[in-house]
Amino acid sequence: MNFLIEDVSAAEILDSRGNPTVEVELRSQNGYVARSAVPSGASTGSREAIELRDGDTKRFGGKGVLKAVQAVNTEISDAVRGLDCRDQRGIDAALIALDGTKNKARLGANALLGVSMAVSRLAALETKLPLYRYLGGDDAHLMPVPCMNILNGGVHSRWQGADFQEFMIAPWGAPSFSEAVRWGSEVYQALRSVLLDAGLSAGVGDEGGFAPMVSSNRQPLELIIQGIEKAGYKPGEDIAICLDPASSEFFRDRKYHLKTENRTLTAEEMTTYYDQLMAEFPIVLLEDGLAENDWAGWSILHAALGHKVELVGDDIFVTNVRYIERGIHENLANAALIKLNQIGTVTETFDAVALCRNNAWGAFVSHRSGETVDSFIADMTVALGTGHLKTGAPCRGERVEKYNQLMRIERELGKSAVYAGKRAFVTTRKKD
Ligand code: 2PG
Ligand code: MG
Repeated sequence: MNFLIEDVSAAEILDSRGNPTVEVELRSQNGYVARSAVPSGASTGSREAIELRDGDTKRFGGKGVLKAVQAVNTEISDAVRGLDCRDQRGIDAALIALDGTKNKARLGANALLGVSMAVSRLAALETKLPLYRYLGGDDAHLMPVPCMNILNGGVHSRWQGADFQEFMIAPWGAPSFSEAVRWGSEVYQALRSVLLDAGLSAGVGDEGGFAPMVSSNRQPLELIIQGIEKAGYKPGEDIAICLDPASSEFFRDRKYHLKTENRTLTAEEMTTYYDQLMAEFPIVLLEDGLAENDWAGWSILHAALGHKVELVGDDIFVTNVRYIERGIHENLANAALIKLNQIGTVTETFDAVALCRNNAWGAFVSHRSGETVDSFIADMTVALGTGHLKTGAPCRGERVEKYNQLMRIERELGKSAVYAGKRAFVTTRKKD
């Protein structure tokens, strides 16, 4: 019995925004076939691993990924063929060495990640285990709180809506993951009628949340509270709120420009603003409250709010142990966002989560705004037991596929499944 990779190939497919992305297929000598598809961000951090795009304006406006596909079909294939697919760490190290750059710029993080994820999937098939068990071992059992982005703003609404990019609901009071999905979906449907009653649009943004034109960043919170109540749930007790303002996108000249509110705030003023919102609304998690290069601002934000809200760094840490370590050392946050394609291999993603765990930080697993139906992160979240993830609204195929996969996993786990609930967030974990 061997577990060797026989064939590696890639192709250009479309993501949920209709842009090209990389799909990888691996075949083992035993005849198993594993496939993976790579997601793509819109509000990307400047220190993320490089997503290789062709730049040929005659194809897909320059966004083609034929160079990355070619890299998989030639150099990467040569390096990976004949290797044991269970050696994730060894294969990822070989991919990183083959690329040879610090940020995967030569072969592309999209090429590397496609192969890296497909290696995990192939090994799961070969070892006859579900992916979450292969990646997480026998004890993988913790079901995450689904943080559903039901109202989209910022770049995900093409700046038609709120400045803040994501308004999420976290049904943390539910008894199980599948009940949490039901609660979330009911609130989503209720929010649609709240919006329509208020004369607002119920069209959706990139992550499936509604993207109405609003006149402040507080207004979506008011609308969401109405939606929660209309669906018959208690804000706070049943359903909490998470925010990702993605503030790097509106940070210029060391100031935060809130277009909908017609005002410009400093880091201190933003901190006060968040504090006020937290006093009014049951906000338990704040991601990218300040910008990726405003490290001094993060220090202020964390000193002021770190004891009462999970402060997640996305653009600032980009799933990179180097920056997360600095964040831990300088006491800038208490959690990191975890996105596979920010760093480019499964191994480095797992290392980032281990670093968070060893320092009592939260690890918040995330999709990208450009997605496919690949549900790798659903299995990965259970494998890592991170307790919470965000993968968009309970709407749009590429978003619901992750939630559906998690419900399948919960069914499969049966009585062993434990819903993370209120322990999901670093700041509530201790109090529980
Ligand atoms: C984010 C992500 C995912 P994008 O900012 O957290 O929601 O957006 O993939 O566009 O970077
Ligand atoms: Mg973010």
